[in-house]
Amino acid sequence: MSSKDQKVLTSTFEKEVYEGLTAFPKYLSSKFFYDEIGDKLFQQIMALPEYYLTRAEYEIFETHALEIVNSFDTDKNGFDLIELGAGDGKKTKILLKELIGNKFDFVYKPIDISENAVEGLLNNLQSEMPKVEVQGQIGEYFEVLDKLKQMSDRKKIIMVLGSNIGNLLHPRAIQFLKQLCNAMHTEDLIFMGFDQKKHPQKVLDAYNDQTGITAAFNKNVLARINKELKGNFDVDKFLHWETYDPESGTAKSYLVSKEKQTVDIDNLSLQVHFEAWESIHTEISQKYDDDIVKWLAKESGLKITKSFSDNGQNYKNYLFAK
Ligand code: AVI
Repeated sequence: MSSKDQKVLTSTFEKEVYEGLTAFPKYLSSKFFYDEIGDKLFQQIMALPEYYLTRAEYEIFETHALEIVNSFDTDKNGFDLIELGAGDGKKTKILLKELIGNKFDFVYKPIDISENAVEGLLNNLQSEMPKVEVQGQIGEYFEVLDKLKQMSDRKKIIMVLGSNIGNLLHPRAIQFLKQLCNAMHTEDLIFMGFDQKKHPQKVLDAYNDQTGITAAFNKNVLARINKELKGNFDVDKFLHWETYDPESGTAKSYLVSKEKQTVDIDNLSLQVHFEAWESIHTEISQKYDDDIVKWLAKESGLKITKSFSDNGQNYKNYLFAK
């Protein structure tokens, strides 16, 4: 690859795309999947028959709603239910309904970097569940968590659902958990979803569905580079490829160049050369078992106090204390 002339790269997207596509081997972060189109494709993924994760977590909430909200172990002063990366709140609504039905005193605080996501959720909850007090927060997780720590003395339950932590390699997951731990007072809790190790074929199918929606989701990062950075990727010249290592529990997504080709990205003044069958690594989706989660907790200064599983043992939600 060669850069035609030096250019100042300002946005995170520009900098990271440049870094990833000039590295060997090439990579792009999965956080860049999520523009307007990527958000929609992810909604479709969650409804796919192969993508068991969302249904498994939904089943856990439906089956154990009362036990889950009781395990939040809240006192008379009430608590803040903080959700990082709230999405459309479909699963959370089951817990909100249970909390309201049992007259818990709480404020629901969804946090997301997308203003659209938070506003959509606020409007939806206002009409569907008017009894829930909601205070949406827009911003980066840790900025907002720090603010919340300083602002309120109430107990905090911090939720991270959807096995979102699985998109981080273990060292970064530990960093993330440590930062959450730092934002917690002693009585606060984390309630987090972890997809479990299972039959390797089931994992591969979940990330390589028959209709090709996951492939389109993966390729969307190239479409985004075309749109936002004036690139000329021909997405049809790349193959969506999934691997799963049952030993480490790591599923990996790649985009593989079907032929030798050169791509221009004008806004980065960059030409990217691909050999035939060269790959771009785009995502990891880590799978866990109790021992891995225990190890992550220990490394982060946390301990597991409870866990909830679906019937098929596909997925678990763990409760962590400091
Ligand atoms: C958001 N994240 C937990 C999803 C996952 O399972 O890794 C994203 C995803 N990628 C492909 N399908 C779904």
